[in-house]
Amino acid sequence: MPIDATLPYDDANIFAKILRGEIPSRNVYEDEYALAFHDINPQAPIHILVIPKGRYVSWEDFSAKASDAEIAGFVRAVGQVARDNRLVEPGYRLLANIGGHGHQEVPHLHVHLFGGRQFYHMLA
Ligand code: IU
Repeated sequence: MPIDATLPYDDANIFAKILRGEIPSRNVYEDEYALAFHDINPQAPIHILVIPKGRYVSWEDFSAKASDAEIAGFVRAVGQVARDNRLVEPGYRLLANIGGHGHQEVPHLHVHLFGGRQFYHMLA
């Protein structure tokens, strides 16, 4: 079920547990600001989630409350993950689902990186 992205951050969410090491994840990148891991239910040959380490539910939350260093660190991490996974030359899709209409299910901000196949111009 999609979440209400205006709710306060919930430390019991699954990505918070992954960040605390309480639940295993197949990590592909980690630094001070971000963690990236394979999506448990991949929708493409390459499907990686990149999350900021801070406690942010939505893009608004992140852009309003995160420090410049956190924002820069997260954005740079996404680029590094794309490069590390050879997504840049063939191309890839970068997506963030936010709130109810965006069908966000996990209330910790994340971006999806999809690659390894052709995508079509618009999403359903
Ligand atoms: P969404 O953007 O919040 O709608 O997507 C959440 C994603 O998190 C979705 O692609 C799930 O397959 C993925 N995911 C995961 O990788 N590991 C988990 O334990 C859970 C969800 I729950």
